Parts: sequence; structure tokens; C-alpha cells
Amino acid sequence: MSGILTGADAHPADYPTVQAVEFMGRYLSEKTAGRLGIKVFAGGQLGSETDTLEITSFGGIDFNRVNFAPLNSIEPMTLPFSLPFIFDSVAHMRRVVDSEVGDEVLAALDRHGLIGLCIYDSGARNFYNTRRSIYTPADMVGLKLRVPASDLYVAMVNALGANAVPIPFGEVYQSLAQGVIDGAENNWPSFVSARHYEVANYLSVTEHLLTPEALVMSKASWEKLSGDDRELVREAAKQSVPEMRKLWDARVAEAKQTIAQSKVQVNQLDKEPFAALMRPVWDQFITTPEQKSVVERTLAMKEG
Ligand code: BDP
Repeated sequence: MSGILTGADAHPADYPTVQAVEFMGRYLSEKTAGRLGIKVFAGGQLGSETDTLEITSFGGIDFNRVNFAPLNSIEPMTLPFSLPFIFDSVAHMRRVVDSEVGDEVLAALDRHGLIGLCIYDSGARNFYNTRRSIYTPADMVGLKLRVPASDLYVAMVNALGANAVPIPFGEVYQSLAQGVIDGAENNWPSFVSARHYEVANYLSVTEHLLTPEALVMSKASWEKLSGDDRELVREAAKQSVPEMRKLWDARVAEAKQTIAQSKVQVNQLDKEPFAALMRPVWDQFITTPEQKSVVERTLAMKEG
């Protein structure tokens, strides 16, 4: 197989995930004297993550960089990494995804027509809204909060007393601006690059999720590659992870700086009451021995 492979990403062209896949494209191009390359369609041009995942599994898109959230309804083994407060730091998350646990979770996507290539950072997610600062779960009662298309997210946000509304990422800015929703939750870079901070002026540091991102390839496209090219794609993905992390760390710092200079009010809070209310989703969504093993081994990799 030769030519330019396609990639999808919900984020703008300068976002670290897009940059990482473009890095892969350059790597492939260099190693094959231009025979292989990747063109990333950024900014959600190809559709929502749920839609592009379906297209990818049928071979209509070659690479897709998505969050774990939209994979939750496809493969239950992706649920452990989406549990609230399962990771206690970025270092912990990286340790887990770099271990055989990360490989196992990626491999589980195989039965859905997707080849899991690597896992990227997504930082910690915080709640933000257009109404008020959140200090305790009581402050969330009645707020309409956007979540990604994942039943786990819906359950988690409803457990706090808010009303979860699943909406594609690309529609969140408009929904906030029009008052269709009161808020959402996301990491610092998305809060800034998707311009949510321009309309949601209260950000409360809950850091409830450190759910990472996944880079998948269509199994249909994968099967068209020679054995050597498959190895090359795996190698390119592996090389892109440290590259992405460098870009990511810089991007988080830059986004926090942007917020510090904006009119957004940022507040810290006691995370315990939030964690306690969200805890039941663990038992609700983690039911199989395979999932439980991922959870146990993930927790065992916490510091100290
Ligand atoms: C961002 C992820 C992106 C998701 C988005 C969301 O990078 O893949 O689309 O969150 O909340 O952090 O849907």
C-alpha cells in the first residue's frame, strides 16, 4: 500500500494530538522515501468522534485520535481509564498507559475493527460553567452540564446532582453561548482552544478525570499494509508519544496562563465529597473480571 493516509481529530491543527499524528506522518514519510504519509483532518471536519469512529471501523478513515470517552460504549475495557479519580496524577496515568495494562486495553479494540496504536495525554478535567463557582456538590444541583457521549460520564455527572447532557464536542461552544447548557467539563487546553472560557467564566478545579486519549487505526486499512509497514506504523506511534507529552506539558502551562489573564474565576475545592458521590459508578460500570483486573493493576501503580 502507498499514499497519503487520512486522520481525524476534533481539535484544531496546532493542538498537541494533531501535531503528534503529523509527527507520525513525517516519520512514515522519511522512512519510506515518501511512499507513506498522513493527512490529518483537524477541527472535527470529518464529524463527531462517535461518527468518525464508526467510519474508521469500516475503513473510511485510516487514523483517528479520540478520547477514551467515545470508546466506552464500543469496548468495556476502555471504561477503567474513564473512572473518576482512578489516576492520582499525570505521572500515575503515564505509568499505567506505558505498562502492559495500556497495551491490553488497546488490544481489546481489535474486535471492533480498530487497531489501538498508542495512548496520549489529556491532562485533568475540571468543571466550568456560566453561572457560579462550584465549591461543594450542592453547588452543582440543577446545572445542565455537557458530557461526551459516554453513559459513564452521564452517570457520574448525574450522581453529583447536575443534569448531564451528551453533546458532541464541536457543539459545546455554541450550546454554552446560547444557554442551552450551563457548563461542561474538560482539560485546560480544550477549555481554551475550543473557546469555552470566553463564555463559561467559572472554573472549579475538581480534576475528577485524567482519562487519556487513544490513537486508533482502521483495521481495514491496517490489513492492507505489509508486515514491514505495520511495524513502521507501530514504531511511528511509539515515537510520537514522548513528542506529544512534550507538546502537551507546554500546552497545559500556556492554557493556564491564558486563563490567569482572562476574566475566568478559578477556584480550588475539597475533592473528597465529589469523589464520594461519584464512587458508585465504579461498581456500576466495572463488572467483568478483565475490567476488574485493569482497575486493580492501575491502582497498584499509584505512588507510595
Ligand atoms: C477533549 C478530548 C477530545 C474530546 C473532548 C470532549 O481531547 O478528544 O472530544 O475532550 O470532551 O479533552 O468531547
